[in-house]
Amino acid sequence: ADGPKFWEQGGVYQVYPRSFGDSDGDGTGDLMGVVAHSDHLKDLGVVTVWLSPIFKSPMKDFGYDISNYMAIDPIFGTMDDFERLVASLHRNGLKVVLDFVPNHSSNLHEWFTKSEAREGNYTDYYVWAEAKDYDKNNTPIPPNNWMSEFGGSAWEWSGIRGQFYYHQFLAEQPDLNYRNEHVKEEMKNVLRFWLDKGVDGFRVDAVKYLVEAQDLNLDEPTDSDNPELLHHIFTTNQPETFQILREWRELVDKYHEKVLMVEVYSEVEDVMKYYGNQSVPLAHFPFNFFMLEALNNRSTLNGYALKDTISLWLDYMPEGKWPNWVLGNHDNGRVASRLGKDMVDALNMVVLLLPGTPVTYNGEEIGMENTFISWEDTRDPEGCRWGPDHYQEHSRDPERTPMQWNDGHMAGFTNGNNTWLPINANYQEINVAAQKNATHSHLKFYQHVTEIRQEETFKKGKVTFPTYDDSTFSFIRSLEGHPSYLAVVNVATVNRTVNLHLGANFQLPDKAEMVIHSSTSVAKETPSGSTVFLDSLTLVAGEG
Ligand code: TEU
Repeated sequence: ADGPKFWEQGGVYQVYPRSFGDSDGDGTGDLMGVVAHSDHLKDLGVVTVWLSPIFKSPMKDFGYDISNYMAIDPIFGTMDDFERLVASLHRNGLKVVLDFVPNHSSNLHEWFTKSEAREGNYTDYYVWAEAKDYDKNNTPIPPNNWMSEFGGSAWEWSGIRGQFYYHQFLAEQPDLNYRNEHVKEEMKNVLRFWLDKGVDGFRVDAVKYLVEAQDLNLDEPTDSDNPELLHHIFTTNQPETFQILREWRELVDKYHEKVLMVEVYSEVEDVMKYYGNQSVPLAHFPFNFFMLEALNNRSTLNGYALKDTISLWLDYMPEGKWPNWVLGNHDNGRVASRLGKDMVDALNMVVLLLPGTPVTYNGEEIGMENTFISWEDTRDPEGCRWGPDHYQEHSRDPERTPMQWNDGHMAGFTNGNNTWLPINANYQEINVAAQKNATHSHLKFYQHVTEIRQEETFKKGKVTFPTYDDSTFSFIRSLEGHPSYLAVVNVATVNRTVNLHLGANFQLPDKAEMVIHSSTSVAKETPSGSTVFLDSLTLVAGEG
C-alpha cells in the first residue's frame, strides 16, 4: 500500500475530447474516437489520461457549462461508450481522470431553472442578490463591483426572479452556492457516481472560485496602479473552499488510490494551500502553472527563468508533497508557437525528468502549433466577446484544433468533411503517423525520454542545478547507489559548444555515457573530452 501511487509513476496526458478523434464523422471528437486511439496513449508511456468535460452541456464554454453532471453529452456518445472507454484504457494499463466542474453549472441545468423560479430547496442553489439600486431608467444596479473572468460584471439580472445571480465565467455559467448544504450533497453524489463507475480521480476546475464572501455588498478593492484591476479578496481562495476540498478528499480516500488534481491560477502562497498539510491533505496536487506563465514567449526563456520557476515550486511546496509540471493545456498557446519549435523536445525532457508528475496536453508530444483561426471560424466565447479586431489576443481556439494523426483525409481526425475548428494547414508535416515512421521525431523523443524516466534515479533521486545562465539550463538527478544524470539544455537560439564540467557535484567520468545527444539523435555516444556540441539538449549518465 506504501509504494508509489499511480500519479507518481508517470505522466498525465490531457485529452481534449472534441478534438482528439471523431468516430462518427460529425466533425467533433467523441469517446469512441478516444478508444480508437488508445494505442497511441499506451505507446506514449503516460500513466493517466485526463479527459476534459464529456458531460451533457449546451457547449457555451465547450463542456465547462454542464446541464447534467451524471450524463454523457450525445455529441461525445453514450454511457455505454463511456464504460467501453474506461474498460479499454484500463485494459491498456492506463488510469482515467474526469474533469469535475463544481464552481458553476449551465444556466440550462434544471437546478438553475428551479432556482430562478424559487422552487423549494432549489431557491438558494445559486448565488442570488438584490439590486443595490435602480438607475434613472429603472435599470437594476448590481450589488457590488465583482467582475467576471471573461470580462464585464459578474452579475446578471434575472427578470424571472427579479434578482441578480453571480457568474464568475459566462452568464450561461451561474455559480453554485456552496453555502447551501443541498448543493454540497449534490456534488458529492456526482463524485460518487463516477467513482462507482471506476474512474481513477478528478481534475477539479476553477476551484479557487468555489466560495464567495458571505456579504455580497462588499466591493473588491481596486489596484492602486490600475483602477480596472480588482484584487479578488472576496471571490477567490476563501477559507470555506478548503473545507469543501477537504470533504472531497475524504470522500475520494474512501476508494482505493484515487487522485484529486486541482486547477488554481494564483499567487504561489495561495496555490500551495491546495496541497493541505501532513495532517489535513487536500488535493494530491494543484497544477503547477508557473512554468507556463514564466515561459510565456521566447524572450522570457533563459536558464535563470527556468531555474527560478522550478525552484519556486520546490521551495514553496509543503513538506512531503508531490510536485508536477505543466507545459500546456486547452487554455494556453502551444509550446512550439510560444517558445519555438526547437524548444519542444528540450522542455518535454525537462518536465519528464524532473521529480514529480509531468502533465502533457494532447498534441504537444508531436509539437503541434497554434492554428490560425479566422474571425468567422472563431468559436471560443472568450475570443468572440472581443470582436474581430482583438479576438486573436484572447481566443483559445488556436490550441484546440483537431489532433493531427496522419497526412490523409482531414489529418485522420474524421471521415467527415467538416471539423468544428479547422485543421492546421501544417498537418502533412506535423502528424503522429509521420513521426512514428521517422527515425527521429518529437514523438520518438518523447517516448524515449519516458523510457529513461523509468530509471530509479528519476523516480526517487534528488535534483540539483549545477549551472544556469542566459543560454544554458542544466540539472542533475542523483540517487545513492545509482547512476547520476546530467541534463543540459541550450536555451539560446544558436548551436554552441558547452563544457560538461558544470559543477562540483557531478563528476563527468572518462567513460560517461551520452544517453541523448540532441532532439534529433537518440543514439548513444561518448562525449569527447569534456565538451559537447549542443544543438538543443543533451543527457549524460555519470557516477554519483
Ligand atoms: O479555467 C479556469 C480559469 O481560471 C480560466 O479563467 C483560465 O484562466 C482562462 O481560460 C484563461 O483564458 C477553467 C477551464 O480550464 C476553462 O477552459 C474554462 O473556460 C473555465 O474553467 C470555466 O469553466
